[in-house]
Amino acid sequence: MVASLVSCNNGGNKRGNKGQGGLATNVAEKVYVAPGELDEFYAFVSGGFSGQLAVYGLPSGRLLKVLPVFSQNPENGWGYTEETKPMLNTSYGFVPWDDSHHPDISQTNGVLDGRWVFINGNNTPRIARIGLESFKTEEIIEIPNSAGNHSSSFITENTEYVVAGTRFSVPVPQKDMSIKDYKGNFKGALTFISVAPETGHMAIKFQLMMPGFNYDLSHPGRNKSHGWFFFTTYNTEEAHSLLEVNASQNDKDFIAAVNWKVIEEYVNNGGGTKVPAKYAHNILDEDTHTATSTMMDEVLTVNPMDVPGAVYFLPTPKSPHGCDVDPTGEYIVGNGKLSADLTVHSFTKMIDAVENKKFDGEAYGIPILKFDDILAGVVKQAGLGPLHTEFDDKGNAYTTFFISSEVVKWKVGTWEVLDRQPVFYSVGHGMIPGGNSRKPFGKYFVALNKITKDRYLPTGPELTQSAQLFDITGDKMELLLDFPTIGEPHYAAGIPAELVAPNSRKIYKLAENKHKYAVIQDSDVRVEREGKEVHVYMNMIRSHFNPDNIEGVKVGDKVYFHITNHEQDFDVPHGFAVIGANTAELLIMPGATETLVWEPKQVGVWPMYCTDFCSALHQEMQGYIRVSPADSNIELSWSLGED
Ligand code: K7E
Ligand code: CUA
Repeated sequence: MVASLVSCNNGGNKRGNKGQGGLATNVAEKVYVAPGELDEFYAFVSGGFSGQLAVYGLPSGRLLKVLPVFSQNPENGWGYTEETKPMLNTSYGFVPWDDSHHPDISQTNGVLDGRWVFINGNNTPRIARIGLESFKTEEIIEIPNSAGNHSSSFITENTEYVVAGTRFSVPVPQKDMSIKDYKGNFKGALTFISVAPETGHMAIKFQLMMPGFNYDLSHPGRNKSHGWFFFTTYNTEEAHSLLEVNASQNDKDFIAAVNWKVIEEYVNNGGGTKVPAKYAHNILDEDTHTATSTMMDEVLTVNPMDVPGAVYFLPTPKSPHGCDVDPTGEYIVGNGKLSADLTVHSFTKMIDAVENKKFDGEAYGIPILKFDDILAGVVKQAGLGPLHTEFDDKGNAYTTFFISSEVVKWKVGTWEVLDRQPVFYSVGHGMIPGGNSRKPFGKYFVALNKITKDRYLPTGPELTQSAQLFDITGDKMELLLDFPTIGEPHYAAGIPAELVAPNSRKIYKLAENKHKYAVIQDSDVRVEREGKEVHVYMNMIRSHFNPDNIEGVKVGDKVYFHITNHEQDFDVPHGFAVIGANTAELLIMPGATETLVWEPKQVGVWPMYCTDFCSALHQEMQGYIRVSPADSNIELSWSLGED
């Protein structure tokens, strides 16, 4: 049994290895959440190229919700309704898709507080804030001067800032120039977005304009290193072509250590340069149930050379990917993708070297510290292709290895390897709930795998992605469960359910609905014409629409159905769909108002219906709209329950 475990690495899994999923007989009990029981943790798993955020329960691995963020979601009309379309607005226009990688939960004093989750959109650089009362994306801010928003979205330990760093350096401002002139001319923007303590509203405080490297991942300092932020870089060669060769030349790249408190002070005293920059700032209002998109026109940039003591480079082998800080804030782990060893820097030694000005040259004027001066230790020959590191609450670290397809547990401080377990297959990030805070909840480790192969029944060439759950309470990690994920899971963030579930919203209060087209009183139900636009002020309750018969609509009209759900019970949404609508359905929560646009193409009498099985008379929840020729003079009329 042990021999087969060690040898069944990437590609080596055969169905004959069934035993590896159930080593101990009590494994099933550890993940079994009996009918009617609830999971112990929420896991927010990035949707990768789905652009969404999936919510799972742990330890069961049950999918609880696909929470739409950057991509349209026909299941609930996200990005299709008139109310939510502005959320996907950008300086490039309406962008209904993105590539989301790194969720991070808000913190107070370095501990998860369960208020918000932030996540990045890579492709058209954006940061989203999701409220954990309603499990809804409440705000999206675009990041200008950025491209491939990857070292994002990580938050400081009092949620002062959510930080977004560019993966690709680009000309700033963008301009027409030769790609060959990259070196020395492109810039990498590291963006610090302030978060308002009460509302969570985001605003770009400043952008630090760094040399033209690639900024891959980042994490905040915490505890003693609070006030600093660390970013891994690669391509310090500043190559612009065939990076797999040309960006792997340098023996060491850097971790950039940024003292954001010093820059904050500089900016608060009037430092920095305002430059023109177009970016969208989108907010969904819970009272009006409606989003607005505001186009911003300038941003404050900071040149690191103007702020002494703001930035230092920590040499780190070799094209490092993950950049992780342990719960004490003392150790900064840089995982060199092409290095056999893991490099751990010491924050105390870094500060000492800075204070004594022990520099080893500079890059674009930014001091480089000496590798040996700041090194805390090396985890030797831990595995191949290290990517990311998480921490438990007992002083252990867990590093994922893509190439050797394993998770390796090691001791922080002694750097000795304590355990290694194979994963199926080729793990990217790992996640321990709270694993990037002062207070991890070290019960489970989730491996977020890149390659699925034979782990599930085949579904043609395209397979679901795959996660694996480990029990990490013992000396050895124990594999408990495989579960499929939505899109490609990059990072995830986990939190004890008790910190979120009690605050979960059940309904929207109808009396507090401030939507411009809400219909609170039945007497306000009406249909109005404004030229070729027809506005239907409608409401719904089990099991009818009011009105359910409408006449006087004409071919060429644009019909807006503004529908208010009058239910005030938990879990009684109604849906709305009408034949031929070039959009998704509406799924309207109790007390909320949503709008669907319909442009009837042909004369006739066309049905509409509720899409969510809401009562025994759900199938009766239907109606008709009569559509007449464009030149007809039939007046608008509407009714419910009339003969
Ligand atoms: Cu390693 Cu985008 Cu965090 Cu994926 S990234 S694994
Ligand atoms: Cu309302 Cu079905």
